[in-house]
Amino acid sequence: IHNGTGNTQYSGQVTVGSAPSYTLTDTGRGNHKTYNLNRGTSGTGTLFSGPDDVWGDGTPQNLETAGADAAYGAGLTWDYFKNVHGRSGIRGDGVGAYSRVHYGNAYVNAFWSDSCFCMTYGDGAGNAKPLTSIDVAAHEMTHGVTSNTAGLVYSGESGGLNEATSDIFAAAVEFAANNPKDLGDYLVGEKIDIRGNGTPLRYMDKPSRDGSSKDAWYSGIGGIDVHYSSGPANHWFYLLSEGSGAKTVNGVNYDSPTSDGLPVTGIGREKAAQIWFKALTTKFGSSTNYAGARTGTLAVAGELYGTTSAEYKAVADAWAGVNVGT
Ligand code: ASN
Ligand code: ZN
Repeated sequence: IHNGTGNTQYSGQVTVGSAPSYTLTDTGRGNHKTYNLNRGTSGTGTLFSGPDDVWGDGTPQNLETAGADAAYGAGLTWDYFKNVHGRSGIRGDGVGAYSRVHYGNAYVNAFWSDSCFCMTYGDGAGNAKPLTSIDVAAHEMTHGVTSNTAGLVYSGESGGLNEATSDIFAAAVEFAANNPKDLGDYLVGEKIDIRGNGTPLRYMDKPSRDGSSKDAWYSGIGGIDVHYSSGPANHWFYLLSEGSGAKTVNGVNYDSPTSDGLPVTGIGREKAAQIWFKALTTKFGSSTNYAGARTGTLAVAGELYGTTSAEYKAVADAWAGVNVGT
């Protein structure tokens, strides 16, 4: 296994997998490759390659930089699912996906595609920066994991749970990476300034801070955009991890209310992520809704910790805090 140096835009100087003489190919992680679309919108463009194993210079003007960020994010996400959840790759078969950067012209999005089994990143436009931060990469790669496990349909309540799964593991990967330039947080896309006003794309402690996401379940939430109906599950994950009320984590201030006004005592994000992953992979199916997510996560908490445990109670309390359940 050969490693190179990535000079990223968002995460400083990092190690990225690099195959000898020299391509951006991560031989230690299923041969995950990173390609330069160079503004194209189809195919793979060209595999990043060069005279040495140093990728990018930290500026977006250097076309390798986005490649370094994307490769780093994919590597961190691979490591997280393997080391924390024992899943080797998106399908659990040890086979890497691939990443494509510099998609299109002024494209302000990133996406996972089941058909190419790949992730794609735009360069942003105006104030919106390249969409290659750790959390965005982890969000997109997690769509691949969801697609190959529960298969949550990308509309209605299952679509909101699909989106929340990507936000939950985006936060988990960012925390686990512990990169000093991009410490973990319960915000999504805080580095890319997608709105141009310095605010993140989403907030997990109180999703309605973005102006559109919902803090709590209501009948009819299945009719809104999946990036907003994810709110109650993101909020559940925050409450279960950190508990309700005000808290500062890695220098970021949060203040998480509950819809029932009752307190939730957090159990830590590692246990919360373990519960969500096990529910995703053993309880959820393509049409799981919020009620089913509650039932599934409670069943998992019972299996892992027992039905009289603090963990089980916290799962129930956190769902009650987002208006799911009795
Ligand atoms: N970036 C978006 C997402 O991953 C793309 C989409 O709407 N599916 O959610
Ligand atoms: Zn998504």
